[in-house]
Amino acid sequence: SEPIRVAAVDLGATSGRVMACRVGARTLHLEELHRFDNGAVPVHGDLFWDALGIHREVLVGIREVARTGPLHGIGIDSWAVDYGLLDADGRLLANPRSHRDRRTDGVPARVRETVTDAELYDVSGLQQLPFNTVYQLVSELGTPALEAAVQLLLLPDLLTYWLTGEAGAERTNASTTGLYDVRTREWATDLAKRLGLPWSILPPLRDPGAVVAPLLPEVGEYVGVTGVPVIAVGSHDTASAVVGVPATEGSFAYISSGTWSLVGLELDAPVLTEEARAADFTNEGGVDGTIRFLKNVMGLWVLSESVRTWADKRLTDVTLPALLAGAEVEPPLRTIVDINDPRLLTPGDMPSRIQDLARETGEPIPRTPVAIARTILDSLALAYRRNIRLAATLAGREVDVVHLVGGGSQNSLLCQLTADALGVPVLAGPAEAAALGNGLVQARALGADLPDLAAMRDLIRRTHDVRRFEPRSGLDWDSAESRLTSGG
Ligand code: LFR
Repeated sequence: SEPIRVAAVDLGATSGRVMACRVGARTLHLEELHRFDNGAVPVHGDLFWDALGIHREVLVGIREVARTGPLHGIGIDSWAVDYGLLDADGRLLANPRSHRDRRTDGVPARVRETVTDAELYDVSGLQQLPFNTVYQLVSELGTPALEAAVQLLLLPDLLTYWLTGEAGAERTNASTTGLYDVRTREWATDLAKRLGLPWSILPPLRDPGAVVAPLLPEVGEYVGVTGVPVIAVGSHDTASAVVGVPATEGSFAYISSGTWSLVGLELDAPVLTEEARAADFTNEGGVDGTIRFLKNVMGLWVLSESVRTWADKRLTDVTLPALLAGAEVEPPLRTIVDINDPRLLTPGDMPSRIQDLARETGEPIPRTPVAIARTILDSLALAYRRNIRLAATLAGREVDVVHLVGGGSQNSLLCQLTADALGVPVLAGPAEAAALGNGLVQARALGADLPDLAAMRDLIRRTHDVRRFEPRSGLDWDSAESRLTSGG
């Protein structure tokens, strides 16, 4: 049969990509046809997304996919949590905020006065991240925008709405809001009511794989094709990335390594124990009813913000390849910091913050960009180790291989350090796991013979290179870990 060719739109916090994904019985091919920079826009200390600008880039990308071959479907995934509010006419009321905005400072503590953390966890199963949608919404209570809001659309759903006119909430991303019941797989309207939130703005839920609607005629005219169906994929980028993990069987862990690092396991059912809550593990919804039991680890954001800081200071020789080459030959495990310290969440001077963290815990202070880069990578690998081991214990599972996907899989030093830290092999790649997961879920909705995740992963394995990193011994990760837990 003819291969299926779809547009997989994968939006990250620092760049957006529109790929043509071609899926045949034994072939799977990805071609990047449009890439654009993305980033939150600071205005008077607030952080916004340029949603309309992103929409325009999505249109440009779709037009490019349509211009270069057949186009059978379109699917959008992006980072989670952030949303736009629509008025009664379906117009966007304000620019969506970034989850790194300061407006949720102090909000979790306020929420705790009404609903305890344990109650929240029992319903949503989510890690306590200050930017979860529920906290963002509480921070907006009483504002004109929230008062006027008739509908809330998460970012990929908002872009899907602009393409089709159909409003809805795709389940994998809805599961990151804090207002979604991980057991019943419906909105937690009681929780919303207790917090005084307008629960009626939560749109109807839809499953990944559902056909949403064809492109609106005027959109079709702009991109040069008519009637193309837009398909709900795992619209949370991490959900699509986990689909794209080329695993063979059950005893694997994954790290989806991009701006964030999402570190964990794929499970059949949520783990909502007191131990899981205390360890602050999340239970997000995956494609085909799976659970993504994972931890948000601060990720390569800390490194990319550092590079940005050095570029601003005109230390122009500090490119990423040079830093990584230098970091490779730096003394290992010299300085370890808690890479998940909340102070690393907001944009700013990361190198100074890393030095402050080292100072506080009595670690040697890294002085050069290369030493700081090494500190970040060692600390990341240590966080991967801790959290994969924790996830395995909490879920009662063994882990004998770690799949590292996303942009970070191209960072050989990070992959090697992760294998060393965990003492198990790391299988690295594909870098574009999210776009592959997006494209495969669309292809199945359009009739491809991909009955389950195993079939999708099998196709990725047969068509994409995966690099294997064997663990090396010799470094003392145990004492590095105890330095981290005893310090500060
Ligand atoms: C990764 C990601 C994470 C989510 C964070 C904020 O891109 O989607 O899974 O926690 O961004 O939305």
